[in-house]
Amino acid sequence: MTYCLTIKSVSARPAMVPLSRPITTAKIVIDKAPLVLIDVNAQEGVIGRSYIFGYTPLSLRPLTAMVENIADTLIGKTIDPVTRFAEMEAMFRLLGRQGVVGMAMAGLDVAFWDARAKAQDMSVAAVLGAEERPIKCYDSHGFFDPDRDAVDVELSLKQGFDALKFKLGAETVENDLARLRAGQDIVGSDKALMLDYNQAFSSAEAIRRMRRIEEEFYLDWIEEPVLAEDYAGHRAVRAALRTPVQTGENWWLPDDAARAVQAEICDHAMLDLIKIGGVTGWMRAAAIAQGASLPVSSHLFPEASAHVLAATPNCHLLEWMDVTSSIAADPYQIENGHLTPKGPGFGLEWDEKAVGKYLV
Ligand code: SMN
Ligand code: MG
Repeated sequence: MTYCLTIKSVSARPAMVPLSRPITTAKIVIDKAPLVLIDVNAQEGVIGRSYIFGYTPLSLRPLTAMVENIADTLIGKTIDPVTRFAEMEAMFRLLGRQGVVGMAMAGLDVAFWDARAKAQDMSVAAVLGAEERPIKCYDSHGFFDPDRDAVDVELSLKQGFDALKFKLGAETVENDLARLRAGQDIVGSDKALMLDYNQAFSSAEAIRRMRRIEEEFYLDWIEEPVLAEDYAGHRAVRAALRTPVQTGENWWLPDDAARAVQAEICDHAMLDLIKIGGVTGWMRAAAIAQGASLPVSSHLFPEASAHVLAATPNCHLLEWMDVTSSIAADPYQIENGHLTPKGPGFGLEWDEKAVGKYLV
C-alpha cells in the first residue's frame, strides 16, 4: 500500500474518560480525563488516530472547534506531517502557536504520523528509524496521601517500577516531609524517587522547602518548582540545590526548548507530546535537549511517547499514567516497569462502544 495519503475528513470528539487512578496535585483533583479524540480519515482508507489531554472540561469545546477549523483547511491535502506542520505554523504566526492552537496543531500532527505509519504497516517508532524496544518507565503518582495511596504504591512495586514520582506542595514543608517519609517507607530507599511541585512556589520558597527535604532525601529530580515560564526562578533553584531540576511539560514547541536550554534552567527535559508540537515538534526538541546533554523524559501520552522515546538517543524515563485504558481496544500494558511501543501506527485503537459512553 502506498504511503502517499490524502486527507478526506477529520473528526474531533470531546469526551470525559474515567481514569483508573485520579490525577491529584496539591491544588486539584482530575478524576475524569478531558480528552479530544482525533481521527484523520484518508481517502485511501487509513485512519490516523490521536488524542489531546485538555486538563479541564473547559478546554474541550475550544479544542474541538480549533481542530475542526484547522482540519477544514487541510481537506484534500496529503498526509505529509512535516509539510502540514510547517503550514499550520505559518497559519498561526500572528495569532500565536501556544495554548489551544498549539494543542490542536499537535493533535493533528500525531494523527498524521499514525496514519503514515499504518499505511506502511509499521509502528511510528519503526518509521522514525528506531527499534521497538522496552522503554523504562516511572509510575506517576499524585499528591501522596499515605492512607489513600499506599495500596497504589505497593501495586507499582509489584508491576516492577523502580522509579516513582509523587506530587507534593502541601501547606507546610513539615506536611510534605511527613508524606515523603511515608512514601519512602513503602517504596524503600533503593528505588528512584522524584517530586513534582507543579509550579507551586516562588524560587525562595522552593529553595527553602527543598533544602529541608535534601537533609533527609536524595531525590532523582524536583519538577517544576516554580512557574513554568519563570526561567530565572528555575535557574535560582538549580543553583541552590543538589537535586536535579526537571521541567518542560509546559514548553510550547521546540522554540521554548531552545530558549530553556539557552537559559540553562534545568538538568533534565520533560517533553509533553502535545505541547511540544506532536511527533514533529518532539523530534526537534529532543535533538535540542541532546545537544545540551539533557536526558529527555515524557509527560502524559504514554502510548505515543513510547514510540518517540524509542527514537530519542537521550531517552530517560517514560511517565506512566494510565489515561486511555477505559476506551482503548487493546490497552498498553506495563511489563516489569517498562512499556514497549507496538504498531501499526501507535498501536492505539478505540473501543467505540466504550468511547460512546463518554462522549460529551
Ligand atoms: C501533571 C499535572 C496535571 C495533569 C497531568 C500531569 C503532572 C505530571 O505535571 O508531571 O504528571
Ligand atoms: Mg509535572
